[in-house]
Amino acid sequence: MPVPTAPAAPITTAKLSVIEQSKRLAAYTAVDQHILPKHKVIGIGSGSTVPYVVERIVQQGEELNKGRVFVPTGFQSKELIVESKLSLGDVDQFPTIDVTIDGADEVDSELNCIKGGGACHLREKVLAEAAETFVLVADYRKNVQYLGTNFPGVPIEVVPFAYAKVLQNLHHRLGSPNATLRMAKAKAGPVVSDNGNFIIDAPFSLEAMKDPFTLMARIKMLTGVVEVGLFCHMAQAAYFGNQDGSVTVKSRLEGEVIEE
Ligand code: ABF
Repeated sequence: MPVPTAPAAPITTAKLSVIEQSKRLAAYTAVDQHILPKHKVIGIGSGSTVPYVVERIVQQGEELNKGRVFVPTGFQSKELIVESKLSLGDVDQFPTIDVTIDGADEVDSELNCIKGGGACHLREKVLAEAAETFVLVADYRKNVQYLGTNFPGVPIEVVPFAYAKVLQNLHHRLGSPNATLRMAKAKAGPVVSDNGNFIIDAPFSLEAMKDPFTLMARIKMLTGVVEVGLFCHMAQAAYFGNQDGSVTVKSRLEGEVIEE
């Protein structure tokens, strides 16, 4: 993988913090490597790194972008697409997506990741699965050996009717006694996803997080669970902006994940 060059001057001129610069660097590098002229249907994820993805795509020019549709993973990314004057698509119309680029809460050495800090992981997983290529972009804090290192809880979308039962089963069956219902910041009540469901954040032992696929399957089997914020064996690459202005790339080649 060629070492990416530093990004051209961005549209935003505000002095960015080191973390924001690293998000932008990851996003710009991923777009330069993976959003090619031949790509016409592009999935746009959620979170605070993805705006830089859209910023870099806009920089590719109107000529190229007018022939593309952009499929959102939720309300935030839909607004981002519309505000950027890009064509909005729907996963119903475009069930197969060329490339989806999305953020992540943590990414491990096998490109498994925790997603759902923004309560959008159900639609994010639909677009990740629909994509020929699924790429993650994040700042250096998200690049870990094992999941659960910095991000304590696994986000779980549950139907409101069953949330108390799911909390109980997470405790007694899956060993997560500190799972909690995610409350809105103003304590006005539970966070409600774009799909009208609640979110539970469930911390698990580092041991359990070392096998995220098994953990994801066990959580998903609990009645009332809609989707789990563990994305396993889905991403083909992850880009991390570093504090020193470099980019770390994890990519899957013939089943092996290499980090450069
Ligand atoms: C989204 O990106 C969510 O899954 C996740 O919570 C969020 C975190 O990324 P960022 O650090 O860019 O806000 O896809």
